[in-house]
Amino acid sequence: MKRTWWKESVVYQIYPRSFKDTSGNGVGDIPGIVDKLDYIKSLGVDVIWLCPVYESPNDDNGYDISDYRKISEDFGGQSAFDSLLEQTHQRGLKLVMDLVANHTSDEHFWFRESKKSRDNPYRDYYIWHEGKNGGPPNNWMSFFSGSAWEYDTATEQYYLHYFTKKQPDLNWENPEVRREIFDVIEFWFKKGVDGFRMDVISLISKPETFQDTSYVKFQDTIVNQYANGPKIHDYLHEMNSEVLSKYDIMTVGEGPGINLKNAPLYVDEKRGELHMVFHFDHMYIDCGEGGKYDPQPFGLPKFKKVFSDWDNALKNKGWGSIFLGNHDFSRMLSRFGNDGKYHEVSAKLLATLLLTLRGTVYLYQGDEIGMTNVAYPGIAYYNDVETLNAWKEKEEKGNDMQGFLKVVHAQSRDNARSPMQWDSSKNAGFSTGDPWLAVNPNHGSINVAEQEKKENSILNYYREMITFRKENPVLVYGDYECMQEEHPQLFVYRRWDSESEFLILHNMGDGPEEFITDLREEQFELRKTNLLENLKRPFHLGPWQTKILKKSSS
Ligand code: TEU
Repeated sequence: MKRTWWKESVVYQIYPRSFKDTSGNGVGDIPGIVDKLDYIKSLGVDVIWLCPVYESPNDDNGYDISDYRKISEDFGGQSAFDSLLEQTHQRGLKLVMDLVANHTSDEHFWFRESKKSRDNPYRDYYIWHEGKNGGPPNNWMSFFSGSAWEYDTATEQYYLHYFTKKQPDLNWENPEVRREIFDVIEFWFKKGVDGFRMDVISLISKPETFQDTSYVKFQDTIVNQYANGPKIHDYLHEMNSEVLSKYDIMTVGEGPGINLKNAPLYVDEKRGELHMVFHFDHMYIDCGEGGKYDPQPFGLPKFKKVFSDWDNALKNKGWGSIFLGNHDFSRMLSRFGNDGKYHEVSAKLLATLLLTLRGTVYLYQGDEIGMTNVAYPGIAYYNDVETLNAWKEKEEKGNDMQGFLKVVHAQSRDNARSPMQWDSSKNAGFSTGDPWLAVNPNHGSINVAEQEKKENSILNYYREMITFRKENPVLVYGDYECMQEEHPQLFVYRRWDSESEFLILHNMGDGPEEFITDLREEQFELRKTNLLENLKRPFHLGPWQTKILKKSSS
């Protein structure tokens, strides 16, 4: 396996609106990130991934870009960004940006031109279609509720938008569109940016025909109709040979519909496309027939299988990404851990899990202190367009809205977007003004300042675990094998290379558990655990206990 810096990196993801506000307007900004660079460095991470900071009307908080070459003034503008990049590099960290190239904002110059007339030179930058029987061209739905088509009265055609109607999809068939995007990428590489996370890159190649979908579940439409279009690999290969391959950068493609079968096509090193992808197999594990807003309980064996299958799929081709949360999902601790009685110990367990799997690790802001979901008392507190649109749709259909509020509490993307909890003061040290999204009331006890003071805090555990991973490259590159995958409460695996072997045990349950095996306990030495008192034998685990055992060479 070829060794590279981006395989060994731990990436820290920042959602700038919610990280740190220095201007007092309640919205996080780039100078806020600069202020916290020493903190970020102190975690031991290598790379910062910034969610979009470009000019945008913020219909989808920056995922609707109106100028790819301009940093939003709300975030501090270009000079703030230049200083962030410089100071990031000064600390030996790298900076990766978000490339949102499946769609632009409807306020982007290209779209404003495109909708002027059917013969405008920019018309073909987007996907315009005639309607059918007095309605949209087909029955496709948007990710954010309602039709994926919007009618334009001036030119009497519909344009396609997989996301909100303020996010028209670009037409990648058009070579000029591809050239424009490649130029944008190059523009930022020339400034010194170290890579891109590519938003919904699996969606850029549209289906050959625009037929109705016959799938009942939206997720099936995404996988079978929207994602992995016929030209996706031609486009990515072209992007790679035109720009990516000329720079020492990293790329990670995000994508609904990226699965075990097609992922190697994106990341096989021989093919020259992307370095890594994000798949969502574990992130949608708790979604029922009705998708995201139909949460269902799930079993640990299913969760473990996702990690086994993915490690297996990529072990000889490409490289994986390990993440348990980001700005689009609820908090990892509230989903996969126990954010009540076992808050601290289960947060540490998840830290150990993240940092002992094979792949590049992505850590989302706030997870390093065990931030949890937030349950705002009413819909008026929510901001996310996905949540608000779903709410409207359910209300129109006459749903029980008190019941749906509970679903929102569990599933809204705003769970991950509530402001970073720096201290216990009124606005959690995030801003001196009114935060754009309310702070989680638990910031009094869960915050950075508190955990800096405590030697055994979750925060310090993350620091130790990141160091531990760096000291043991077998945790990055070594082979992976899950043991007793059917066990309902233990998540146990081996990581090994020609020099060393670790056995890693996680008890993901509220009661004690023992790992029953033929392996001899005396062969293993405890190297790390998340509980201070560890009086029991190596294969015995308390609730939410995690143990890293090293196999002795004899
Ligand atoms: O997300 C893509 C994506 O798949 C999400 O729409 C996902 O289905 C949803 O968030 C789950 O709740 C990316 C960005 O990460 C997201 O923030 C953007 O809203 C979206 O693309 C559109 O750009």
